[in-house]
Formats: sequence, structure tokens, C-alpha cells
Amino acid sequence: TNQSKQKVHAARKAIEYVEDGMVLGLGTGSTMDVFLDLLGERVQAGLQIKGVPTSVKTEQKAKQLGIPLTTLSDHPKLDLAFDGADEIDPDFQLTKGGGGSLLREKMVDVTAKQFIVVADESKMVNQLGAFPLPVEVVKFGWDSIREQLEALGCDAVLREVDGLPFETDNDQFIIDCHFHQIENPHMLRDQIKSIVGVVEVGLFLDMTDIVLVGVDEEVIIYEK
Ligand code: DER
Repeated sequence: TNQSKQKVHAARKAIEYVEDGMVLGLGTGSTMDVFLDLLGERVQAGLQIKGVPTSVKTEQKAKQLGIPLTTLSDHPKLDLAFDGADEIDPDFQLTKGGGGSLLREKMVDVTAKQFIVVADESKMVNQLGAFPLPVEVVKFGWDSIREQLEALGCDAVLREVDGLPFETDNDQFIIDCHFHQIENPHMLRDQIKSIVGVVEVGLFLDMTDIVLVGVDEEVIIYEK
């Protein structure tokens, strides 16, 4: 499809930022799957890099591709982190978490000297919020947390898969918050994070350095 071609073009451009000796953050999602395939080819051709995966899914795919892995403990500061996004606004503010990996993604992405977002043009929005905002919460008292999230002005829904609650790699739940539009992402992030039992929220604010967007056969490069 046009969208998948756009992901390939954006991922190809992202690979150009990778240099020998770098330690990389490896994001999660279908766009990052394209990036990982390309990175795997470069590693097979001799590229010397290590990656910190942001999910079990990415870890397993990276292993299959022969991409050497390391950890945040061994590399608390990464050279580059690459990741997808669900929404990207004109200030490079992101909603993420559609794949349920937002906690490890944010932990990894925030440690990088440069955080590079790779996306197709469908992710570009004028205002965040049309995409239901993922919030990772502890299992204990999750419904009370859900009610407190609703009090902030959204429909808050426990994410389920095949009729069972979705469980993150960290053995926690995701609550998807339907705000429809988010006027003040910074205020909302702080309000959500102050609810006891909330672990992390899919608002990635003031973190993104470069956005690579596939648009038809081109890639638009946005830099802060
Ligand atoms: O879950 C995430 O944050 C992913 O990065 C996701 O939002 C992007 O996934 P996609 O590349 O499959 O659209």
C-alpha cells in the first residue's frame, strides 16, 4: 500500500543516520519492523552497532536479524534512538503507545543524544488527541485509576485482546483514553502522571529531535 511504501522510504532515510560504533535505541511497531529489516542487512554487511530494544517483540526480531543487543544498564546514554509514533504534531509532540510498549520506549528514547521518529504521513496531525491516548497502569486498583482518568475528561477503556486484558511486557495494563482533542499536552501529561498507580503516559513531549516522514516517493526531514 501507499502507507507501507512511505514507511519504507522513511526507514531507508533513517538508516543513513547510523554510523559504525553507535549504540541505538530500537523502537517498536510496524514502521520500526521495516527499519530493523534494513538495519539487519547493514549488520550482515559489517556495520558495527548495538541496540537496546524497547519491547520483547523488537528484541526477538532483532535477535532473528543478528542485530547485537545491549541494555540501558550497560549504555545509559544512547547515540540515537529510532521509533515510530501514532500522532506527530507541528511542535514534534507525539502520542505513542498504540503497540503497548510506551514505558520501555519512553525510557529508551529519552536517553538518546538524538531521538529520531520514523513515520508515514498519516501520523502528521495539527493537534494531538484523535488517537486514543495510551496510559500504562499497575494492575492493582486499575478501575479506580480508570475512573480518575475519566474525570480528566475522556472515555477511559481498559485495553483488551481476545476478550482478556492486554498485558504489557512489564506485566501491567493499558487504559486507552479517548480525549478526541488535547489542547494542552503538557498539562494533561502532568495531570495523568500525578494519579497514583499510573506508570507512564503515551505523551512524548519535548523529546523529538528529527522527524522523517514518508510522503509518496519522498521523505520530508523535519529537524528541531
Ligand atoms: O506503540 C508505539 O508507540 C508504536 O511506535 C506505534 O505507535 C507506531 O506504530 P506503527 O509504526 O505500526 O504505526
